[in-house]
Formats: sequence, structure tokens, C-alpha cells
Amino acid sequence: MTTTNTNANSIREAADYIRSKTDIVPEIGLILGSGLGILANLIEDAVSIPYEDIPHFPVSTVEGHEGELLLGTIQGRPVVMMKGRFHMYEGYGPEVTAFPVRVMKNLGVSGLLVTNAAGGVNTSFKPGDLMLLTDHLNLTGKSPLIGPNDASLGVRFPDMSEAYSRRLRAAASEAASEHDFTFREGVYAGLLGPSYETPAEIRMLRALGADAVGMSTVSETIVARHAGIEVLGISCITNMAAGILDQPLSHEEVMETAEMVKEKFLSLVLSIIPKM
Ligand code: R1P
Repeated sequence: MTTTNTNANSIREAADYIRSKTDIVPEIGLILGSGLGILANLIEDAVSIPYEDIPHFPVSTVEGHEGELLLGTIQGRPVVMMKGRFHMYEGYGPEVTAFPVRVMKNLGVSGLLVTNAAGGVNTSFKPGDLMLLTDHLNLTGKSPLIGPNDASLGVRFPDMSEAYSRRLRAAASEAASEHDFTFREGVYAGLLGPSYETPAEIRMLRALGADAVGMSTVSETIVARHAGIEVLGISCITNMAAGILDQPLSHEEVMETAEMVKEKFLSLVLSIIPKM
């Protein structure tokens, strides 16, 4: 059910607090995936606000998710960036994990770049690949929109036929070609976690049409679409999913691969933002 910390008043209180700390009116929101905190270096004249200071904000509990909101500019565009996101396996409901997206909307955001670390399900992928999300499978069994619908936040039955904006995907591909780079493209399956998937689950996901798998993103995207925000999603394929290689999975490997691709990711995001 909708809880007191995710209703319209709470969103306004969180946004008002953020506005009291900066004059930046962000147009673009960014959410950084596991190990991708380095993208925060892209922001000029950043104002940093710890999550614990923001009314109604949850706190980050996962390694690689620092827990600060940054506001500033990237290539002259005003942005708000979540350095650290929330996951359902931390014990938060989907509406709590996506609460910051509603706050971003209140601040003025119309485009969201959501990034994540994901396991490669498509066997033609390699660790270090970057994948544009063409769509997602919400396999968490939950929706952040459960409960009474507040019409001031969005419609009761939001359309999800273009969850990840075609226009923004084209813009990202164009930016990549300027770097002689080609994104992978595919479907992201969002699961609850926190255990990594079994080889049988990965075979199931592949049969369902998934190309990558992770434990985030889907709730954020659902709330963004509900709010009328255009979404661009990029997965960093940090490892091959279970059963593809004969080796166990670990969060250390996820963080190491994210570290390996950081320069590429930084330069791409720098080129993508002006086109959003
Ligand atoms: C597992 O290594 C963690 O990495 C991914 C998974 O969802 C999980 O949290 O993190 P992000 O999706 O936040 O990038």
C-alpha cells in the first residue's frame, strides 16, 4: 500500500528541502548503478546532499551505492544525480525504491538516465559490454503503483508500450557512433534478489526473452513512466549470468568490471546528456 513516506506531501517536502540547498532546476535525472559512482565526476559545481538529510528519503545500505544526491550541470544541462540507489532486497517496498524519481519529477526532471550493473543472459554478450534497454520484464512480482492512485502524480493505468524511449535510444546510439562505439541492445529482467539467479532461472529468463538480469531499475522506470518522464536505460554487463561460465558470481566481480568500463561510460554519458 502507499505509505506515508511516498505520498504527494512527502514528495513535496523532500523536493522543498532540496530546493532550499540549491538554485539548480534539474531537467535530467541520473541514477547510478552498482560500482558506477564514478559518473558523479561528470557534474560541474555539484551540490551534494546526503540522503539521510532529505525528509522521507530512504538510506543506501549496499556497497557501491554511496547515498548522496548531487545537483549541478553536465555539459551545461542542469541535472540531479542519485549516487546510490535503493533495492527491494534491502527491505524497501517498490514505491520506496522509486520515491526519489517522484521527487525528481517535482524538481522539474523530464528525462531520466537509469544505469545498472547486470548479468549477461544473452550468450553473445561479454563482461564490459554496455546495453541499451529496449524493454524490461518486471519479474519482482511487485509494482510501485499498488494502492490508491494519486491523479496528480499520474494516471491509474500507465502505458508501458515504450518504457524506454525510442528517441533517447536513437540519441544514445548517435552519441556512441561519435566514439566509434556500438551499444548492445536488449531486454532487462528485474528480479528481487539478493541471491543471484540459479542456472535454471537463467535458462528460464533466456526463454522469456531476457538479455540481461539485475535487481533494480524496473520500479524506477514504472514510476518515471507514470510521471510522464522519458527514460533511457543502460546496463553495464558486469558478468555473465549463472550457468554460462563455470564460475561462481560475486558482487566483487560486479564492482571490478564496472570499474574497468568507467572511462568508456563517462565519455558516452558526456555525449549523451546534451542530446537528451
Ligand atoms: C548485485 O551485484 C547488485 O548489482 C546490481 C544488482 O541489482 C544488485 O544490486 O546493482 P544495480 O542494479 O543497483 O546496479
